Amino acid sequence: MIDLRSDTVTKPTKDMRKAMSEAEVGDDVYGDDPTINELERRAALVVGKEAALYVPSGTMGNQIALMSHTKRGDEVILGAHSHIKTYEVGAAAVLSSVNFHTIDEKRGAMPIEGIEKAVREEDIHFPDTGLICLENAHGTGVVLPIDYMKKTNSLANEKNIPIHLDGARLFNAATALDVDVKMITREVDSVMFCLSKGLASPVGSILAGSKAFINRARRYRKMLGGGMRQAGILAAAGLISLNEMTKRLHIDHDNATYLAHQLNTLKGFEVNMDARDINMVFVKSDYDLNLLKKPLKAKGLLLGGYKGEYMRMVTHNDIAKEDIDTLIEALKTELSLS
Ligand code: TLP
Repeated sequence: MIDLRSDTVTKPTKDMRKAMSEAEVGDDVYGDDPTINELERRAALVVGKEAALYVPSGTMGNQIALMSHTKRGDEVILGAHSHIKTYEVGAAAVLSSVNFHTIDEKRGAMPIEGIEKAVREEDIHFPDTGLICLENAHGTGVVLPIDYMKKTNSLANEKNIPIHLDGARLFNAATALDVDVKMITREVDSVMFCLSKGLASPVGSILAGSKAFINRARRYRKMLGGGMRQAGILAAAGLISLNEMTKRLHIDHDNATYLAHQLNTLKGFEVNMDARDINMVFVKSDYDLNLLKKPLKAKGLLLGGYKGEYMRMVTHNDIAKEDIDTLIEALKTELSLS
């Protein structure tokens, strides 16, 4: 199958499967799994934080971050279209009992003045502002520039509010910005990044921050049932994601650029070129692309859902340039385009 629905669909590589079959394991709840310990040590080093925690999913990593940073009733400032706000089943209300103060993003970034205005003054009527959440790369296919991260960080420091970064695609952001990830992560107190998605692990994300923060996070992970025992078998793939797969993301970005270009050559198709920083392409069409999903699936091509009027297509380790040609040919045939 040529699956463009998301980069979450990536399959573990041959090297991963080999490393997984040979992984040394132990009971991680006792701190005894050498492969997980190595992954957490290495992950902390790569993002320049004191400590890191291996968690089953990006959603759990984000939610544990919220639980660890905030107290009940706090207000969290975050983007109106952020994953934490939109796609995490309202978990923050259930698990952290926090309020959201959402701000509309412009190219993935909440305007700094908007954040400044949203920070609560001390008043008996108001909740405390407990946290600011950023998302980089942003799910709308764009990256937040380093200068923006710096400005937000200096505002947060001035107001004494921590920042959590949803970096599900942190390494895509670093690749697009052409910087070491630490340039991004040094501007935040905690970061979650996914080893699955573009980095091709079958499972797993990392939450990183200060030692004290990760100690709290480790307890919350246990509370949520995320203490995973001999999960070194999965962390072995995570080490390959971190050490090797991070270095090849430019290929996915180039393929997305090629895909965008090829789609734009088709009559009745228009790619949103303003949302073209990473491995995502958002395309709108005069044709109802939903109606194409079934016939294309029969040809081994999987297309995903819509973001507003745009359909999202995502390139990744299991998509080659030739697969894009196959898609374009299939679209031409189905729509009788020349
Ligand atoms: N995103 C998925 C869907 O949930 C929308 C996708 O296909 O893109 N933060 C961001 C920015 C994400 O895009 C995702 C997954 C997550 C967090 C959650 O990660 P998981 O799926 O591991 O819980």
